[in-house]
Amino acid sequence: MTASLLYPVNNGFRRDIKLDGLWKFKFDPKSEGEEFNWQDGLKDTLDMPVPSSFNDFFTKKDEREYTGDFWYETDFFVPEEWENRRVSLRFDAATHRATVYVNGNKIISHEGGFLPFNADLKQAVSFGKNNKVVVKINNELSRTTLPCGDTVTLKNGKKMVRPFFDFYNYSGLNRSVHLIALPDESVEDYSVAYELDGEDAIVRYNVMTNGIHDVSVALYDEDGAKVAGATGRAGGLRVKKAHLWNVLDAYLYQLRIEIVDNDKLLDAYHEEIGIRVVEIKGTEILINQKPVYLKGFGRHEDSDFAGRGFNLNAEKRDFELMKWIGANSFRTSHYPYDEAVYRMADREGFLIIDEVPAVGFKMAAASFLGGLNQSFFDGEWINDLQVNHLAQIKELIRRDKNHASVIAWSLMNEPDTVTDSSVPYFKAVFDATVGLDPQNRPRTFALSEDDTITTSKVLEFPDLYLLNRYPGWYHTWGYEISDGEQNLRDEMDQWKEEGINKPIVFSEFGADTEPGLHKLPSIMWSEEYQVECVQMFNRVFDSYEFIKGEQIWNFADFQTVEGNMRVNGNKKGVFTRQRQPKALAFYLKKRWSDLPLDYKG
Ligand code: BDP
Repeated sequence: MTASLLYPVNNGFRRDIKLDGLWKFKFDPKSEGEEFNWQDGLKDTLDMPVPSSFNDFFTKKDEREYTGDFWYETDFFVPEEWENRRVSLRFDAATHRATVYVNGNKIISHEGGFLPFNADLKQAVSFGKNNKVVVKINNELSRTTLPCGDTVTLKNGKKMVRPFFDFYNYSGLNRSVHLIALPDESVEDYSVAYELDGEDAIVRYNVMTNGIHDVSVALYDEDGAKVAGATGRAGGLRVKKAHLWNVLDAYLYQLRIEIVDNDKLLDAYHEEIGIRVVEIKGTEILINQKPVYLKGFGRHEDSDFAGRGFNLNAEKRDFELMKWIGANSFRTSHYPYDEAVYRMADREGFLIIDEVPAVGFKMAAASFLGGLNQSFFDGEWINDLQVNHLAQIKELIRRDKNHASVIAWSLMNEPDTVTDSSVPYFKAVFDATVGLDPQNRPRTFALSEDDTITTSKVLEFPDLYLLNRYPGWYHTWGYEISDGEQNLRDEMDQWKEEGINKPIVFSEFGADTEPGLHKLPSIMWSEEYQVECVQMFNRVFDSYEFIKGEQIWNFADFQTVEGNMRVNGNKKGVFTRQRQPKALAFYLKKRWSDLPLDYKG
């Protein structure tokens, strides 16, 4: 049995020791590591910080761009008193796939670079001694991986990725590694779902353990007072006059789950939960039965030096900036973020559209290879891709289902939706994910500019529409932007005429902007143009009742692949990569602070 993936904690029953720090590191360009027994221990290594992406530390391009296998190693001590515990290593993210060896023994392989997995150590570990973990990671992309891309070999023999997306393919142990000890009988997982009943709330809970003993659950308020309790693995807790979790006004109860053997406690897991309900009704997004208008961003996990390595300091700054500017939401474009992000959002009252790394499902994204007349979903890769896609949706929902901040699941970004073959793929994905979420949150995906009410064949599937639109930038740009506005209005008029009965959230719009570039009258790339472009979108948003949110692309400038459309990265940030404001930030702060939460409600 794989050990529990619950967020690791320390308490009287559980131990969580982070193995972050400098690990040994080594590239394996010939994929010969196993043949030469690297799993037993690495020689001639470099030091590499964990968590981090390895790429940007290096001064040589071959190393930054390295594609293929690479290895990490560290030692860890396992106390003798853990002999009867369930001991495991939890990798919060190894990008994009990993095989873990402990003391030379292969323990587990995991596919997908943005979700956690656990290596159960029971058989492999020595107690009261130092142990060695060696991890082989690979960062290649293919049409069956999430995200999608190709890996090519250059004439000089070096491998290179061609992502079907623009964010840099930052790789490595991007998040923390934990050494975990759980009691022999322990809580494996739990879920909560909510119903409102007048002033009261019912918390429906479900607890999974690996044993037979009784489970008791209790709920405590923020003052530490017990407000409800029950026994049994599943049931309901009535919370009288419940204090609901609200947008930017979070309230968290503590759920205490315990396993009891008569008078003896075997395990305890405490977690903060926010009581709130999410619904889509017609064109309304309702939180606690009240309409909300989303203001915020598509973001990336991306910062200087460590790339996509989780950076708590950058994250803290991002939350302060999001509060300052008057945002209330973001999409975890284009992959699940570190779990700390969701916990911060739970505490601050931010709303999250949680996305799987399903990016690049479109021939246009791979257009340099030709095949534009083919549907991405006709490719011979599609069955394998779907297996991976479904597995990652399941892992995402399993990981994030209890976060109050998560209000919707985004199952793809800008897939092909205009060809007939997209329909069975969407049907299969939406059918297979029905009922996975105990809270039944809305499921959606982001529609590219090709996908409109007239062209898209899969509009029946999402519960709300996310639109990525770029008039003013990728077409009808510069002086032509007035045509861009008119075309966008024409498109919105079409949705209206068709009697749209689901909300639209603009999940991407914006303009690349070089910070410090000023020009009057404006010119593309100037700070003035970025403001004008966003003002144009805002005029359109304000004209249609069914547009229920604006999440600008992007929160901050971020690193991309090299290309003739990018000057050291994507510069659509409202903030620079160093998290300082462009002129647009002050405009948005004014607009978002003035817009009520229930705007258009
Ligand atoms: C959209 C993608 C996003 C890109 C953006 C852009 O969803 O990942 O960064 O375009 O080009 O199509 O700025």
